[in-house]
Amino acid sequence: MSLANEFELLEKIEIKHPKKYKVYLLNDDYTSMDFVVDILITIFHKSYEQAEAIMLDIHKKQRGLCGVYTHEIAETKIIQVKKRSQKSGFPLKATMEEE
Ligand code: TYC
Repeated sequence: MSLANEFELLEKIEIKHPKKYKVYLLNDDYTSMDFVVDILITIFHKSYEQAEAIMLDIHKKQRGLCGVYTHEIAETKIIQVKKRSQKSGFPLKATMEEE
């Protein structure tokens, strides 16, 4: 491999971005709308207006995008949703999918 090619390869390695994951909240019949809005504000850092719009979108379309994160952060968000839901007695669930 020529020196120029080697530099090109190194450059490519350095700019390689980590995979990103979409985190979704799923609809169900039992979780209160207020609880979902609160989750979107406190865990996903949405404004009240954004949270309300996302919650209604999930209610109508069965799932809604809450954010895109690295693998570790996406996993943490899902665990936080699970813990808060269990504590409040709601079946709300979050899932993740590679972008
Ligand atoms: N469908 C729920 C209700 O009618 C509200 C809801 C919205 C639940 C979004 C979950 O991710 C969800 N109370």
